[in-house]
Amino acid sequence: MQRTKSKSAFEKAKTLVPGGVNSPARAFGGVGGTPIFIDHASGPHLFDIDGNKYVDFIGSWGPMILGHAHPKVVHAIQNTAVKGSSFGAPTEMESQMAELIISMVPSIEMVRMVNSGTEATMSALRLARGFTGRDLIIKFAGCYHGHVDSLLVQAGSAATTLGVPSSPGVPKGCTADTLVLRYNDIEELKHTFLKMGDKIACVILEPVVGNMGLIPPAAEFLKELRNLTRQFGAVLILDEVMTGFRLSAGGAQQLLGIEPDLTALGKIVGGGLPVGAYGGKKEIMAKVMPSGPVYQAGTLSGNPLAMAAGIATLLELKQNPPYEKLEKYAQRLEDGLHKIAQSLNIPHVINRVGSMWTFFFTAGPVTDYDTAKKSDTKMFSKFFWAMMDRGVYLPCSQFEAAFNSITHDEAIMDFTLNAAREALAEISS
Ligand code: HOZ
Repeated sequence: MQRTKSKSAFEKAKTLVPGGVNSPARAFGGVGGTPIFIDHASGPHLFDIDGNKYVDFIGSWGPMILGHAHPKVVHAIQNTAVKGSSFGAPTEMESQMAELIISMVPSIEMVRMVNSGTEATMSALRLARGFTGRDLIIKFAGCYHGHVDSLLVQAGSAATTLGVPSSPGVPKGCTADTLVLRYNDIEELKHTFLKMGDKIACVILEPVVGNMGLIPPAAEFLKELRNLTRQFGAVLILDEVMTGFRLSAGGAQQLLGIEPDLTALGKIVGGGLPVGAYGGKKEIMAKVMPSGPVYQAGTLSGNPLAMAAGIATLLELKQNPPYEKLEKYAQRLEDGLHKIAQSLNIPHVINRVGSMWTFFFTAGPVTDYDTAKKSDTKMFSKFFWAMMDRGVYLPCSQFEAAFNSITHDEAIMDFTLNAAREALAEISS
């Protein structure tokens, strides 16, 4: 497969943009080689500037649950753009978006729009601290909540891929109040709350982790987490930037039956445009300025184009829930991959919840950051490129989740399985 145009576009970009990319996760640091540059996309497919076609399992890292360039989303953006793209003044679309979110996500009674998932988690943290009057926060190793200073400790996603456990430029003081615990470890959680529960402002986590590869929570872990945060008056923040509107219409919280105090949203809520949101109990949200004292603001927050794309996406998910179909085809893919890997004696674990999944090159099980890091990343890189050569674009790191869209139907899954059969045979021989 020729990728000469992408290669030279990358060489040029590197002279203009740090590392040639506007976000490290897309630089192929975890698999070597150079990224492909995209020309356009449609449904489940990406087309690069060399004219190659790929089945896309990144979906812009989550937002594209309806597939690329869904007609309803495209029309919504076009119809809105002609009326002006930003006013710095309120619109009725912002209330329409808030109503939709509140109607879909069980725990959200009030919501504030922001411009990215990072902004959403950052603002939720500040609010939790302002609300409780406490400073300590708990996060879990391998969970990634965007590039918020105080959360960039043992973060997953590109921070793992590139072997950067933290980042220069984050002052020690910023992370001094961040406690990092092991995901799915109930005993450590209990011990920490018993020792310092009255100082803990909040716990933030991905209810189903996507940023160390896909890792589901143990049911008991979430239950205990909710009990302890209630008992000690700490705010429970679910980072549903990836899982929101994806694992069910009401996100992971609805699927798993856990009720957070605050939820951070992003990705799908913007339908492919840059959007985030945070919301939760009225009692807490009312503390946000201007109704309360906790400052948070944004020139482009609630931007009409982003609202249009997000509303069109959420309406489609609400009116035509695709979750059974997503499950059916994802199951088909999982079963097929498992059979192929087994027949080739390749040690592997496939973790999957709904339309999010990861194929780990380890005998497993993979339940936390340490067990995820046992994966054979060299094998993953070989697999990634063998799949690319067969027209399948997987997440470019062992420590990221793959995302299916509603356009990933039976034919697409079978195409992917045929590619995987050849790719896995090639790399294991
Ligand atoms: N959370 C996404 C990856 N895990 C974001 C992608 C990015 O960092 O560019």
